[in-house]
Amino acid sequence: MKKKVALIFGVTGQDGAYLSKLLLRKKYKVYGVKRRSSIINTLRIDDIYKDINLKSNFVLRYGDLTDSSSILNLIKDIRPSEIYNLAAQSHVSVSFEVPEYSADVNGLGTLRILEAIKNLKMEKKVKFYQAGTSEMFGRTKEKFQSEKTSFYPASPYGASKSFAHSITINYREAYGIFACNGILFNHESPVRGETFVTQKIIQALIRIKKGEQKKLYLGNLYSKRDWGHAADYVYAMWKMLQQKKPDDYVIATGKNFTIKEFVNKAAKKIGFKIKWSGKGISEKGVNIENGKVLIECKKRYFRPVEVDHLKGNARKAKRILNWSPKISVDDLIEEMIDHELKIYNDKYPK
Ligand code: NAP
Ligand code: G4F
Repeated sequence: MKKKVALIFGVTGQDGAYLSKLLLRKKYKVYGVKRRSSIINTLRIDDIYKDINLKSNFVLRYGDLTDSSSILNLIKDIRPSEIYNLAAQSHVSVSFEVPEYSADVNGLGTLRILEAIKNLKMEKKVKFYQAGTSEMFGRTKEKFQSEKTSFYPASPYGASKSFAHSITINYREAYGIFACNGILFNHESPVRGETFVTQKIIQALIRIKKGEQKKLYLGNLYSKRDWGHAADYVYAMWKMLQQKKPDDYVIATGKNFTIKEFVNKAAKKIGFKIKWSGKGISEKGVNIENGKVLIECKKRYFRPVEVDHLKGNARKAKRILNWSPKISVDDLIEEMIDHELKIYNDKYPK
């Protein structure tokens, strides 16, 4: 059988790292697209080179979603059987600071890949995955969000991803491209970026426990997120491209928690007992053992408008892809904490 060849835009990100390893284990040849950066940006995938069975099928190439020529040349040269578009300016809060750039990368970047597939006449030769997000539901009032829920994006990030979602459907219907949208709810892992709230909470609480940091500053403690594990979610991406027909799928756990509940869960596992007091920006979390303030709120971590409530209904993925999440939020937190403690202990051996 012909070897499957995957091209991953966004290979250096959290999902790019998990997906590369999944596809390499499935014996794909994997080409990953990285951006030129002034400091090494391949930390999440460097371990691939330590595994003799994986590294021979893994190739990194330079490219950028803002550069049509690089996208076209890569697809023309590699002629992949599957393309995964995971590249994005993926931080919601930052998208308010760099709205035009976020729209360019996340929205037009997706269009550029689809145009390259069309112009190279590869419509029937390549399958395409687009990394959509629950942020497209934004300020929806629906209790559970499914593929049928209307989009109401609440950030330049959410709006740019909504465009990418629509244009993916448009190219599927207009040109017959096998193109799928994953509508993925928040998913985390030990290699989650440090400025997303889960990783920020875990890293800060461990540093505080070790006496390296005094306080953790957060924004809105009451938004609710449906958190899964990246390993489960990249498996769903792959499953979407193995179906007979292209379609769009919500990927979620169906459970959600507030940021405050996440803090409490992580704090308990790290060994803190927290007492909360105050309201709004004045709310504080105090370490019961010594009376010291552990957590405070800061205005700059609040967003101009918030997505209050995300909870996904992934029944379609269960029915058609036979997909369901395997890792609970508690196991996820435990894994993130263990990973962080290992880094700390390796840095400061006893
Ligand atoms: P991430 O860790 O932020 O990774 C984003 C990737 O995109 C990185 O490899 C980054 O490169 C790359 N990138 C950024 N701008 C680029 C550009 N102009 N050209 C080419 N590459 C560029 O994100 P993630 O958590 O893995 O998420 C993967 C995708 O799923 C993203 O599209 C995200 O929006 C979407 N998504 C994520 C979640 C989630 O909860 N994680 C949920 C739903 C959807 P550098 O490493 O050089 O920065
Ligand atoms: O961890 P977050 O930054 O993730 P957010 O905004 O939900 O976006 C992530 O998930 C999306 C899927 O729904 C992805 F599409 C997107 O790419 C990204 O991966 O924030 C989660 C919540 C927000 O309500 C935010 O206001 O945590 C709240 N929060 C409170 N304090 C904070 C903080 N978020 C961050 N990043 N930093 C804080 O200090």
